[in-house]
This record gives sequence, structure tokens and C-alpha cells, in this order.
Amino acid sequence: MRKLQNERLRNLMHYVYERVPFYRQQFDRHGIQPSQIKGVDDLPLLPFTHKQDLRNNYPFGLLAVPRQEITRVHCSSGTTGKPTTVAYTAGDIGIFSEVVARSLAAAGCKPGMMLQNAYGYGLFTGGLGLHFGAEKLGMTVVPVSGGMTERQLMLLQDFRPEVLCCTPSYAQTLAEEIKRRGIGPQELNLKFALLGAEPWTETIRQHVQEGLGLQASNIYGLSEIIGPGVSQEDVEEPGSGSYVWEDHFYPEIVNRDTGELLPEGELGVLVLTTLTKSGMPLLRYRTNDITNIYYDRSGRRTHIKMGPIRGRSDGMLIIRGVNLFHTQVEEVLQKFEQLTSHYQLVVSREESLDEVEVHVEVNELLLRDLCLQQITIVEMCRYPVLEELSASFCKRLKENTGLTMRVHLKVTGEIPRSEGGKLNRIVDKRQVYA
Ligand code: DLL
Repeated sequence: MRKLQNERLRNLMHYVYERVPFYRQQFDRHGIQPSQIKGVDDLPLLPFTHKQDLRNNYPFGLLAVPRQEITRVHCSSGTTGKPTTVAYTAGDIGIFSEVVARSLAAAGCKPGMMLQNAYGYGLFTGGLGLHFGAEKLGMTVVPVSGGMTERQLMLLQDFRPEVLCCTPSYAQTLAEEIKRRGIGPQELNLKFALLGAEPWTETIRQHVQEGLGLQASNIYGLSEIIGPGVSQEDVEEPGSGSYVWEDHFYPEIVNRDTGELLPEGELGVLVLTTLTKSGMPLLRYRTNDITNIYYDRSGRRTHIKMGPIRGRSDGMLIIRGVNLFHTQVEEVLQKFEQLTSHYQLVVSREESLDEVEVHVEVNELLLRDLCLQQITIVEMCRYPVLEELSASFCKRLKENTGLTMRVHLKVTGEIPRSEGGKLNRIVDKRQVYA
């Protein structure tokens, strides 16, 4: 494995230096020759690639091939304004299908099984990623896409698929819904589920496994690297980590503050290098996901494992599968002069649905005009100005983030500050991280 990784990395160094101006500049600025990188042990010589670098080069600035050689593009959500584009050559799509097919096999799937794919189809990588991987493995795909619970349940009952793919929170929704309708899990034919795209815990696993009568395993990935299929849990080893397909994606764990490489097993920020992609290869991409990597000597496979995601180093939230940064809310906020920059996002999970409340303090001048000391929902109705303000803020939030959030207007100083007077931007009550 190490020999293969080193060989692939050496080729990649010359490939990106010759083809991607961004990387050539990076190498030159750090005084590095591509030939200096002889193997993965030399990777720490290279600087990280950040999400901001993808934004700066939006949409196609990081391509290593002419745009005409790109077969497909996807986008990653969760960026302010413009999304982040990722691009695949036909070869990259082949790799994508290969790693997803491997993931499906590790999750218990076999050729001929039927898979109901409830990940969203479109710019999101989940739907099409799982779709092509399942076809590659020789499965029967039901491309139902996300949502539409009524239809999902009908197909689960009529088509009797063995495999379900969706986010863990949506799997919980389906489990709750079949229970509510008095359908027993034994009436379905489900055996396996691949859950991912957002963090989840052992409690959620138990809930889904019991509710739907299947074995659930974790699938991890991110658009920038390929999509789903960067790592996958083996169905026989639940809770012991996910195998990283390290012949394609080389993982490192670094200290979140210093960027220093950390030894096997220690928690830090996951950094990934694509060893084989040709359309938009990335070197040392900082995922901002906090986890650890380790070899499991008693595992069924030999690839390195990664633990569950323990958090994000950039505070990114995943709400109903949509990535959200608090700065996106801040950006919308800046367009409203009646609102201040004192805001807080409160995230909770009701049943299995994520809810976001935006608490924001209203400009004092506006309140003085209204002679208001305190705002309550009831009072707001008496002041059409506040009602309108709240509604138009809510609408702009939806337009910019794709998410419906509940807006709570507050008076000055009403949002609690910590001892140092600091306002905690995010209060996440969901406990989704292990
Ligand atoms: O969520 C790709 C994907 C689709 C993975 C379907 C699994 C299944 P993005 O939208 O770019 O891509 O979001 C990537 O989601 O950096 C993590 O923070 C989070 N994430 C993805 N999978 C997991 C997981 C897809 N299994 C970001 N556990 C990543 C925890 C996950 N977090």
C-alpha cells in the first residue's frame, strides 16, 4: 500500500505542478520542487489546501484538464453566496463508482440486491454517487431521491428493497413513520443501510436498526475529495471505525491550531490528499472534520480506519443534510440595518427533524421608536414593522441558505453573554457527535 501511495503521489506532484497554476504558485512560494516529494512522508512539507482556495478559484480555476474534458460537476453546499464547485473527468467518475461499490460491499450489499436511494439527486454528491456505485456493484437501484416520505414507504413495501441509503436523521424519520402506521419492521425486507452525510451516534444506530429491522453502517465523504465513499464501516465491525480507501485518498491528522502532524490514534483535523483524481486533484485538503485514524490489527480489512466525526473545527452545522456556517446568517443579517450583529443560532432536534432558531437583537433606535422594552411573539403582532422585519429576514435566510429558520427578535442585551461578554454564536442541543 505504501509503495502504491508513494508512486501515485510522486506522479501527482508533477501532474499538478504542470497543470494547475494555483499549485504551481503554492510550490514556488514555499520553495518546493515537485521532485522533493518522494512519498507520503514528505507531505508535511506542503501547505494545506483550504475551502477558501476553492472559493477563490470558483468555478473552474482549479481544474487540471481543459473544461471540455470534465464529465460532471457537483457543488458543495454551505458556502456564503456562491457554492464550491467540484469537477470530475470520466476517469474520476470511474474512481467514484469504484469506491462507492467497495463501500456498499463492506456494508453488506451483494450484486442483485435492490437499493432504495433516498439521498438527494442533483448538485449534492450523495444521490448520484451512491447510484453509480450501486450499479457498478451490480445492484438494482431505485433512484427515489430525498424526502417524499409517503412514496418512500410505498416503495419499501411494494418493491421490497434489501438496502436503504439516506441520512441517519431521515432513517429515523422513516422508522418513526412506520411505527406510527403500525407497520412492523419484519413486514419490510430491509437488511442493510448506509447512513452518512451528517454526524450520528450509537443511540441513533440502535433506533434505526430496531425501527427498520436492518444493520446500519457509516458512510463518510465530502464533495471536495469525491463525495460519499471516502471511508466506510464494515458491517461486521459496527462502532469500530470506518475503513478509509487510502489507495485513492491519503489521510493525515493534524493539530487544529498548529497544523502539525499527529501520531496514529490522536484526535485532530482530518486532512486528505486525492492520489488518483485527474479533473480536480487536491493536495492536503483540510476537511475541518475532527477525528482520528488508526490501524485495526484485528479488523477484517487492512486499510487504515477513521473514528466517527467528533465535531468541526470551523463550527459548520449540518441541518437536515444541508451544510450551514453561522457566517452565512451573518451575511444576510448585514443587509438589515434594523438588526444588530448580536445574534445566536439555537439548533435542536424535534422528533428526528432539525430546527434552527435565529435569535437576533433589534437595533435600539427602532425599539425606542416603538417604545419597547421587551419583545414577545404576541407583541410583535401589534407592531407590523417587527412582523414584516422578521418575515423578510426569514425569507432572505431561506434564499441564501436553502433552510427555513425560525426568527426570534430580541431587545438589546437579551441574548445571554458569557463571562467575558462573549456571545456564543451556536447553541447546538442535538448531541449528534459521538
Ligand atoms: O455529505 C457526501 C456524502 C453523501 C457522504 C452521502 C455520505 C453520504 P458534503 O455535502 O460536501 O458531502 O458534506 C461533507 O459532511 O465534511 C462532514 O462534516 C459531513 N459528513 C459526511 N459524512 C459524514 C458522516 C457529503 N458519515 C461534510 N459522519 C463532511 C459525520 C459526515 N459527518
